Amino acid sequence: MHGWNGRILRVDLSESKVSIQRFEADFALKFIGGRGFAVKILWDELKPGIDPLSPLNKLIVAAGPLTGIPGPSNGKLVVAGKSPLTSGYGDGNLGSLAAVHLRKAGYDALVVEGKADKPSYLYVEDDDVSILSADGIWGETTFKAESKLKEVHGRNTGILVIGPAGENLVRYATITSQEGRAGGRTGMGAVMGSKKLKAIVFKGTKEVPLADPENHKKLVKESYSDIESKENYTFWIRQGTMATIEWSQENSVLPTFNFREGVFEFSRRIDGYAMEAMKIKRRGCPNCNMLCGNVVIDSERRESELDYENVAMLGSNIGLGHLGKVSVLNRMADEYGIDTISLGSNLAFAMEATEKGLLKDGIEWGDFEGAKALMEDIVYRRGNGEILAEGVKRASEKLGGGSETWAIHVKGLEVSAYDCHTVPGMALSFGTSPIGAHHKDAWVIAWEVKTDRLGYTKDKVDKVLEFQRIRGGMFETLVACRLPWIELGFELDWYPKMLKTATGVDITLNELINTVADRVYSLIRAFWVREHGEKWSREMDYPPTRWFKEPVTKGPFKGGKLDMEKYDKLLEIYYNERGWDERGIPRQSTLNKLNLGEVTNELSKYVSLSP
Ligand code: PTT
Ligand code: SF4
Repeated sequence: MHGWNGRILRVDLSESKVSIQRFEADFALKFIGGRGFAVKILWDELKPGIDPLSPLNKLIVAAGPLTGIPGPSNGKLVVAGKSPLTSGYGDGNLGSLAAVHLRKAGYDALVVEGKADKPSYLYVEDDDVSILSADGIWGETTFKAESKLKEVHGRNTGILVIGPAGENLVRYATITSQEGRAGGRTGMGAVMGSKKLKAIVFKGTKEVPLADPENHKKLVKESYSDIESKENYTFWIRQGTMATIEWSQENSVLPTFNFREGVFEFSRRIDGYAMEAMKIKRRGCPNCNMLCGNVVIDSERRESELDYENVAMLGSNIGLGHLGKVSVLNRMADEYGIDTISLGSNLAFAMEATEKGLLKDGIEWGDFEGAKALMEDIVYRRGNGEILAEGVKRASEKLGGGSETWAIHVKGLEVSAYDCHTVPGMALSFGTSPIGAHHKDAWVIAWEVKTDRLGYTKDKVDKVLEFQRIRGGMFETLVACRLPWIELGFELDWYPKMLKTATGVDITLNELINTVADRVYSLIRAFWVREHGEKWSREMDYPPTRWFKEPVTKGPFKGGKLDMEKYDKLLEIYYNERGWDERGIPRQSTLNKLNLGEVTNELSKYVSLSP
């Protein structure tokens, strides 16, 4: 096989056992890699109903056939498992040298199962795999732990690490790398922590075998030049995703005061231009020539790497209009290894609960020192932090008082930074995202605000599906960064071409974004449904209640909110197009058409399937 190593590394921490599983071309072609491999393994190997924080869960680190070989922006990895936040399928995507070294060590994926009897880390150098003691790094921040591991194993390594949030099983703890790359906002850091696994260090010295190295090299050279020739390249290099603050404000979708509003009075103080005034350098993922990590000096004179989501959720959403202070919160989140989106949502939830008299010893809107202290309480599970470490869904169940209306999540995962009172297509994207409310799969909002914005039209469903197929299907299986395409217009045709020179196999764009992507989506949906059995209902795909019940009170869309009946119609069209029934469950005929016949048999043990 070319392009794929054909090997999955397996580590059982309970048994201290390491093994290698080989796979053949049929598995590779059916699921491609990344999210495709992850969901297939989780579907086959996890019993429904297991506690995601128990040794029975599995942590998967999965690459794809483009990962880590020469090629633009492909130093990315998928981390996946059953999510402690949603109890459904969870994954995340992060850029790290670990992606390159995993592949160079001769593997396409790593599956970690069981639980170590004491804090440990994994060292993988080609075929030598050791489970080592984490004495001296357990309890440390992600930055310190990574730096200590580099002292031991050298700089030419790729390291995935958790911080105290993961160790303390905060349900939205992330996995971090390179002081600013963070992934697995569905709580993959907590899954790692539950296994007493502090870090995974990869060092690979081999080359991934390519089918046509000469033409691959040529193609890669051309593709890098193409990216640099794009019109928006220079501005991207300046602001990266931070340009979205200004855009969101202009379009009334900037999450403000716990998603009550879409505009923030002090947006100019936290936008891309404010960031440029503080920026000292750029960082980013391996193999990328459009590095988007904006490194600034924060109010405590430390470096902090900013992205749109982080700044919106820790800025406008908590009423904090000071970028230096927002940057401190962002850097602390990276050090502790906690997701900025869920953190921002939980802080805002606590601020609103305080305002409404539901939380004792609470916190006021925009209180920077209070936010720092509460973040630490969340990380170490102290006081109110103990409630908020569980995420807003569980916190609202505990606090009551109608707080479930303004607990902003879908399926338990806090919503990323787009207010959807007045963008129903984006609300559908959050509702139907395969991991809970995340924009990764279908960021339709930029298209939506330029069309019949307030309408509930079929073309919105079609756009969600198109984007889910490209973004959540193709990019998450290949695995490569989607930003060259979505931000600069790097054409999708490059990917099947690079796949051909890497693997020797002719897989068309159509196959990638239709057949493979739809297979992966239906399998992820089957995973969720199996967890819930007959209790599964279409309500799982509803966005937060606030967007239906409480209109925005500011900006050009004042008075705007979502309409439940019309949203339901969108959902109906969506299910039809996916070949799922009115409950949102894949039909037998759909599973069979997608070559998932074995899933039909298993799923029908838990829920009645429509023909
Ligand atoms: C992603 C989510 C995002 S999406 C952001 S900012 W974004 C937040 N980043 C966090 C962070 O930083 N620190 C932290 N402690 N928590 C954070 N939580 C949030 O996590 C990131 C980029 C970005 S920046 C985006 S959009 C793109 N995402 C991609 C994706 O999902 N798939 C893909 N094939 N390519 C992508 N390219 C872009 O990568 P999750 P990174 Mg991230 C510091 O992890 O769980 O997927 O959630 O990976 O290497 O940092 O790159 O405006
Ligand atoms: Fe990483 Fe940004 Fe480059 Fe994508 S564009 S590979 S997120 S640095």
